[in-house]
Amino acid sequence: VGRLVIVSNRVPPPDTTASAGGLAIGLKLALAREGGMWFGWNGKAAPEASNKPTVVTSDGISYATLDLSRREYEEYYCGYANRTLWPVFHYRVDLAAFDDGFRRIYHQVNDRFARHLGALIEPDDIVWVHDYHLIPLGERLRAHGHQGRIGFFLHIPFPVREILSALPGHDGLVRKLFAYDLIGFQTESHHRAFCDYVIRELGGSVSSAGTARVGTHQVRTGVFPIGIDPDHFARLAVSSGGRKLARRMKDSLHGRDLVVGVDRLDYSKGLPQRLQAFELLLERHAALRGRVSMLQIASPSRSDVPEYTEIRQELERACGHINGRYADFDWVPVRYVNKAYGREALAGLLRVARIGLVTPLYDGMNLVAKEYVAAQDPDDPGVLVLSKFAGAAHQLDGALIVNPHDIGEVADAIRRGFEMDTGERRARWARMMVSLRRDTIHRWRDDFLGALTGEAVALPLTARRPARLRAV
Ligand code: GDG
Repeated sequence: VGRLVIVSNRVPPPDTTASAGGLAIGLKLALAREGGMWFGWNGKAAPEASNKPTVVTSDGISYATLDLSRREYEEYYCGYANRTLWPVFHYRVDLAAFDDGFRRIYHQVNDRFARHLGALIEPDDIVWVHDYHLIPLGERLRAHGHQGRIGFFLHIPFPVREILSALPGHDGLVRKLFAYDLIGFQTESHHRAFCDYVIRELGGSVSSAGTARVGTHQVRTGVFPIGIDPDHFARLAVSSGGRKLARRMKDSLHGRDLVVGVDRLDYSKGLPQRLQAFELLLERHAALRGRVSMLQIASPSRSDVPEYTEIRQELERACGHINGRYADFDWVPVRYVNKAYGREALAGLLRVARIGLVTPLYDGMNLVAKEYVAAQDPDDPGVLVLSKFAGAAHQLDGALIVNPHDIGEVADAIRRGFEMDTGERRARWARMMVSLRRDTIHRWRDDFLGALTGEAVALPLTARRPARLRAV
């Protein structure tokens, strides 16, 4: 077996540590063990696209990156990936831009990436492609002659066919997935939506072992929920950096309880509804006024996409409104922070909070929910309030599961979290830790790559662990 080659839209520089998100760290871990290559965009938009990847080797990993041209940045990255596919896959057809030019450039960039990648890899390399930016990449790589194993993992939801079929050219896009050997989804419901699409829209079939067939094409499919390294994250929370931030946070609270939210600033994360729920909590329970604070960290994201500028403005207004209504000279209900923190700091802050509020309207998995649980003090853990529309809700059954659109229900869950006794909090936390320690980021990698490189067809999805596809 050759090298592992990971392909993702963005490749972080080799020295990134402190500020990288869970996924970037996970992919790096995936390469760390045996080395390999990470291929993708370097995050820069240049006047002209680069016609040769830059390759830098560090700690046994080769980072092969390309510039995007300004036009590709605007039409492939900001355009088709983030103004068309992202909203549609998150059930926001109302926000989607359908533009033939965006679509053309998206396919061109995938072809260009495949051409450069094809020149760098060997036939026995194992190629693992990530996410919606690169759906056609496998098919393009085949067109450029690569015959080795190629797998694809979708980090975001696969929407039900009634939604996906609103996307012009949807069938052509989904058919390209059949060039892969294996497609992985975060949850069974995303997997089911894919199977349903194959059967009803493409007239294909799906075997009980998860092999989808359309005409002469076939692809294996399975469910691989992404995880974190919970023990490592717990150590970050009590590292010197974590403790320092936790101390500053506690000092600033003067004994008040903290509710925390940490999200990329994205309309899929349900931030306006979350703020409304917190406002309703204060409206209904006067005793909580002056007693609780909410910290919302919203790290800037995709700021060249107009819908993201709008959500940012909407949140600023909403926070101003709540603070204007309830703040006192010595207490502000909502602390809204529009910047990114290092991982230790983030872990320390999560540990201080009595309630972790993770209420996306749709989310493939949501790693913050898992990180919040991992960061807690086992003797005195906080309570996770989690949207039923996050993939993580399929695994974290010790959370208070809510409908993020029902702000009354979210407000009640926050209050219930405050009132929950230590015994129940510990029991719920312990249950969630069992699942986090079982389905780690390492297991995610091993299961996916095991299934991709395994010779035989996978076990039926109804096997002992239904949410998992295994190579036999
Ligand atoms: C996509 C899918 C799926 C956030 N703010 C800061 C910061 N973060 C880190 C978090 C977490 C990561 O970024 C965000 O991961 P999520 O899973 O919550 O969300 P997406 O970015 O939307 O990720 C999602 C994921 O892919 C993986 O498959 O779970 O459903 O949408 O690790 O901690 N990290 C630092 N400072 C911040 O301010 N250091």
